[in-house]
Amino acid sequence: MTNIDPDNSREWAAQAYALLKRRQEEQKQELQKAEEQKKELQKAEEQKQELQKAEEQKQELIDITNKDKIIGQSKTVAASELGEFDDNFTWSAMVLAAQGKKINQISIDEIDWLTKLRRGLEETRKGFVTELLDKLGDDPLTPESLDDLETLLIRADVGIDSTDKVINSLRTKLNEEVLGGEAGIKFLKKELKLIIDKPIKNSGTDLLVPQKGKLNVWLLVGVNGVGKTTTLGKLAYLSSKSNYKTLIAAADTFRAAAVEQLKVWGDRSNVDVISNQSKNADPAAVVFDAINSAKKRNVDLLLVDTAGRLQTKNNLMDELAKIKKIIDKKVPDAIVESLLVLDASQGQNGLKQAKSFAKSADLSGAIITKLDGTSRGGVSLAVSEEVNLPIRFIGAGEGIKDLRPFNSFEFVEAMLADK
Ligand SMILES: Nc1nc2c(ncn2[C@@H]2O[C@H](COP(=O)(O)OP(=O)(O)O)[C@@H](O)[C@H]2O)c(=O)[nH]1
Ligand SMILES: [Mg+2]
Repeated sequence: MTNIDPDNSREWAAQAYALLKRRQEEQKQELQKAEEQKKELQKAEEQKQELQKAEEQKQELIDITNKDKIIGQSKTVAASELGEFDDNFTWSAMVLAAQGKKINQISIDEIDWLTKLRRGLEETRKGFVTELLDKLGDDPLTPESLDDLETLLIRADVGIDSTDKVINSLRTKLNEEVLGGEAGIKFLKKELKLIIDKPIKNSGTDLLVPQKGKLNVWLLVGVNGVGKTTTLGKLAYLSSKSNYKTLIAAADTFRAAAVEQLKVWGDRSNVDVISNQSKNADPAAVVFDAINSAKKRNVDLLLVDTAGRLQTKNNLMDELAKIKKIIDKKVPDAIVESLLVLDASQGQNGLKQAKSFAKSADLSGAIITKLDGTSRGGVSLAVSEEVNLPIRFIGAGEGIKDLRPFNSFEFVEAMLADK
C-alpha cells in the first residue's frame, strides 16, 4: 500500500513507538513535577496566610496567578495515552511514513486518529477489499472481476458516476497490461483519490484554514441530527488551539437545547457563544449580533450553527439566504464558507441531501461525520464526483479531538486497507 517495504516499515514503526513511549514518560514526569509545584505553592500560600495576613497582598497576587496557571494547565483537554504496539499502530505509522513524515514528527493524536479512521471504515472495507481480494486470489484481474468490483463499489455507496469512471479506467488499463490483485487495488486507490481530489483542486485551496487579518465566517448547514453542532464544537477547539480568535453564533434558534449544547462545547475550548435565549428568536438577528461582537473583538473565525429543520424546506433555504445577506451587508470583505455537514452512515441519503442543498444554498464544501461505527464512507466519493463539493473535514467520534482536516490519501488508504 505504501512505497516502503513491509519489513522496513515495521522496524520504522517500532522506532516511532519507542520514541512516543519515551516522550510520554517525559510528559508524565513533567506533569508530576507541575503537580508537586502546585502542592508546594498551595502549602506556601497557607503558611503565608498564617504568617503575614494583610501586609503582603502583592506577593499573594503573584502566587495566585501562578497557581491559576498550573491549575489552568490541568484543565485543558487530556493528553492522549499511547496504546499497544499492534497492527493499528504499524498501519498508522506506515501511512504517515508514506506521506514523508519523519519518526520524530508523529504524535499519539495522529496515530489515534488514523486508527479510528481505519476502524470506522471497517464496515465499508469488509464488503469491499476483503471480498474483492477473496474473489481475485492471486489471479490477474479479468473483465468478470470488474463486474464484481462494480457491484461492490455501488454497494459501498460510491455512486454510479464514480463507479463508472473507476471501472472504465480499470478496463482501459487491463487492455494495456495484466494486473494482479495487489496491483489492481493500488490502481483502484489511485483512481478513487483522483475523484476525491478533483473538487479540492478545483477550489484552489488544499486545506481550509481561516485567513488571518480578515473575518472568516463558516456556516454549518445540513439536516437535523447529522452532527452540525458537534462538528462546530470540535472546529472551535481546533481553531482556538491553533491560535485563531474564535467566536460561536448560536443561530439554531429552533431547538431549545441547541444553545445549551453549544455553550458546553464553547466552555471546553474557551470560546464564547453569542445567542439569544428568547423564544423564536430570529437566526439572522443572532448572526447580526455575533458579527458586531466579532468585529469588536477582532475575531478571526466566526462559526455559525444553523437549524436543520423548519416548517418547510423552502423556509430553511430562505433562512440561510437571509443569514448570508446579513453577512454580506455588514462585512462585505468577510470570507464566507458554507459547509454542508453529512452523516456518513446515511449513505445515499447523504448524496440526496448534498444535491438538494447544493441547488439553493451556495455551498463551498462538505464535512463528513460519523465515520466511526458502521459507516458507509463511500458516499464521500459520490459527493465529490456528483456534487463537486470539496470535502474539508471528517469526523469520527463524539470527542473534541475527533475531527480532522480531510486528507484524501489517508482516507483512501483507510477505506482500502488490506489487512
Ligand atoms: N459516533 C458519532 N456520533 C456523532 C458524530 N458527530 C455527531 N455525533 C452525534 O450525533 C448526534 C447529533 O449531533 P448534533 O451535533 O446535535 O447534530 P445537529 O442536529 O446536526 O446539530 C449527537 O448524539 C452527536 O453526539 C461522530 O462523528 N460520530
Ligand atoms: Mg444542532
